[in-house]
Amino acid sequence: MNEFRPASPEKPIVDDKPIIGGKSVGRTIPHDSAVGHVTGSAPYIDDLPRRVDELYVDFVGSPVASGAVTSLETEQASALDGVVAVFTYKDVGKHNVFGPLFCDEPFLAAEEVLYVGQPVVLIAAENETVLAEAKSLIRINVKETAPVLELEKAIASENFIGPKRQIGRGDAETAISGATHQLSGEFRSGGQEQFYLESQAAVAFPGEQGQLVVHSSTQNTTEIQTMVAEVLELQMHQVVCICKRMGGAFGGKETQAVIPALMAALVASKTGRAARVIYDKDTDMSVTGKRHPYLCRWRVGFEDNGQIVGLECDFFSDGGAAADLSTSVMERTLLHADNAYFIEHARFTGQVCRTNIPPNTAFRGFGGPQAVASTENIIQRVAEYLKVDALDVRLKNAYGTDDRNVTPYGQLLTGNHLTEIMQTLAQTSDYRQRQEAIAAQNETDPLWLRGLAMAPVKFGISFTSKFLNQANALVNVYTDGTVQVSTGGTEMGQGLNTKIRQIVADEFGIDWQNVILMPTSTEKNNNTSPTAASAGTDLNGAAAVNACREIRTRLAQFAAGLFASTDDGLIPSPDHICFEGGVVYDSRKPNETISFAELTLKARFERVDIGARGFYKTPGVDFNRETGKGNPFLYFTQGAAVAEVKIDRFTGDVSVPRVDLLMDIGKSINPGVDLGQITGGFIQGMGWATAECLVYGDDGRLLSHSPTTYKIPAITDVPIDFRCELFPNEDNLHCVRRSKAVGEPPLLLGVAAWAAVKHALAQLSSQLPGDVDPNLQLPATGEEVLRCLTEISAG
Ligand code: MTE
Ligand code: LUZ
Ligand code: MOS
Repeated sequence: MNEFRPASPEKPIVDDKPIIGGKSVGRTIPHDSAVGHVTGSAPYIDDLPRRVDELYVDFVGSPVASGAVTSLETEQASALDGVVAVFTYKDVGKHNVFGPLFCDEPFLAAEEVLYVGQPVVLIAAENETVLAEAKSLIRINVKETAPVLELEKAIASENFIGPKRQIGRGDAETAISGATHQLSGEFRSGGQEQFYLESQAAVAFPGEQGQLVVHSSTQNTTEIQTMVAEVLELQMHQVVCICKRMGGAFGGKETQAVIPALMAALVASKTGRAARVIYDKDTDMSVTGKRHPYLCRWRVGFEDNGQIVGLECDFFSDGGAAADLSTSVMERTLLHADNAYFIEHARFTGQVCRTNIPPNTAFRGFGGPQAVASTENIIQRVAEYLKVDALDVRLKNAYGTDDRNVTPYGQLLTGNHLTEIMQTLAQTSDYRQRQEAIAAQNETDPLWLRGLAMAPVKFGISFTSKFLNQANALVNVYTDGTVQVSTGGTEMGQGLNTKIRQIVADEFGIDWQNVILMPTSTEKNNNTSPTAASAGTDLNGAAAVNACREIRTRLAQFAAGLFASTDDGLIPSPDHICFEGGVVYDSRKPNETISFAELTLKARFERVDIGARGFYKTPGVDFNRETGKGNPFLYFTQGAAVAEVKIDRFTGDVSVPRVDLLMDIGKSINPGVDLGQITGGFIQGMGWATAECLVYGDDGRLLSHSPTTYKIPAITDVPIDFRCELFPNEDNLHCVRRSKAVGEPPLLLGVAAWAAVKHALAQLSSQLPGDVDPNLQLPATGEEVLRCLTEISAG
């Protein structure tokens, strides 16, 4: 039997020995909801059957971005036939304010309103028609104040959330001043809507003893349980939160599922009736948080050979009206500003700004993409300035394996394949030849301007808050040899359930069809972390393995007696019991087998416990926020992408005809699922970097609040030539079956498409005398590119 001992960075273990009978892991088995997704039979929150007493719930939000509430007119709505209840903050009690890190976000706005659409009045009605009428009768009277909508305004008035953070090493200022060349600038990246297909949604059922069951489309069942208990003044054991699946989340449901869940829970608890809250798409887009827009003020010092000797970046993010996860997001930004590069003298600072838009939140990459984009902008600038290929600047500065391998926060990079990945990809993508071809083509082509760039990524895996790096799993084996697994991990389409299914099947040497992942519920798995930071499989998979190993140890003990009881003089030995191909046997006489099902039935009759709860905590992670030093990450997922863009010289329109991508995701548990994550993540990142644009009115109202005004990549935007490869790597001993986290990292590779646009523009500006930089911002929308083209042609 090989024991599952959690890995530690100092002493890696896990899968030194092959798992006996392991047959599912490493194979592309179908996503456990594949059929459900395409046939529409996979239920989401709004597919839960309606209970006869169920109430429809909706809210009326603030009409303005900032102001003092002078009065609420709710009487007419309340009087309407079919309206069951109208609630305001006065009905909530003293715990109307909540938050994941800081308790600073009102559930229902009280005296002041902080953003357009902020929930103020809650209505519960018998049907949707009455609900709509009631909504139109509510008046929220506000004495408006001037909103803060620009980062500069927040910075000038020191309207900040949390303290200024800093991570660094050496003396950046002196190093930069002493370098042969200096460049500096301001770089902006825009926000991004998560655009999950299932909007925020919750249904709450009241129960006895003040209990509530809340079905929520959430990445974090424990957060829902905790917040519902706090705000409704219940005890945690009175609240159960269940999530079967989400129709996408992308970070948008890590904390922001709380408000709709509170709405349903408040109504259910006050009225004693079931209550359902389903945001429509426009409401969801208007009132929920998104990726943080960033401003980065940077200064770099470098040598003739492209070597960067010092880098200073001051990051400012738009946190919106409340803290949410913003300080944590900024922390990840500071930990990713180095990206793939060893920077000897670095000083990165971060400050979250408070503005009057909905509180911004987690979005795939969690502050990492903003850091990587600003660093890759600097790399492109250095290359433009020196008139060398940007890949050479990248290779020059890439982290080393034997030296130049410590991050500014002091973590030693182990298993670094960045240079290898970049060089391999440069070859397989014909990077050099295509650079030449593009340069030649750009000289003569009157219509199209082309660009080509590579962007590497090194994404730290682990929550930067140490306590979140834990998970528990419940494994129930039944007497027909089938298994139900429950973890705190939630399924949002990423394939977590499918991967755990494969891992558990292999632990018992049974078919994956004999394992089913059950709905996530706080009733089965308590005190869970959000399914986030790409660590879902790392954490919950390992916890499930630990549970399986416990059951297997008991079963092996029991089976040893069964096999040795036959009259052949063998000493019973659990160490010789194998679980493989659906049967169990003693390796000393492999012809005598018993089916796994038969063994479980026998075990029950002999009163052997065939269920267990497993626990896992990530070893070795430790990061000191005060000093900005330590090991925040267990390991890094790495990769690189080469993107080619084609720009219409007259409209600025950008398309991406070819992408080559190479990622190190360790030994893939399910290559099909992982390739889906990589291609989908890349396209989502490309959307952020080149197309998606949030537009707000002067009054702080989101104008791009529907699919018709907000452009996410469509199938026609996917590169016609899209080559995606996995870098063979079996050295990650830290994770289940030598796998690596895959969820977020590929999104950051979308920056390659942006860098390619930057490169294309530089092809034009390099024709001009001097160092002309139109300073392309992100996203590189047609409009932004046209601005740059115009600026370049103006000389
Ligand atoms: N893939 C799909 N299909 N839908 C999603 O919502 N979320 C992403 C990523 N991939 C997401 C997705 C984000 S933000 C994270 S953190 C990871 O999945 C979370 O799941 P994991 O930790 O199990 O990879
Ligand atoms: N959430 C969080 C995250 O709370 N901490 C993190 O480090 C993190 N990283 C990525 C995504 N979500
Ligand atoms: Mo993902 S942003 O960690 O939910």
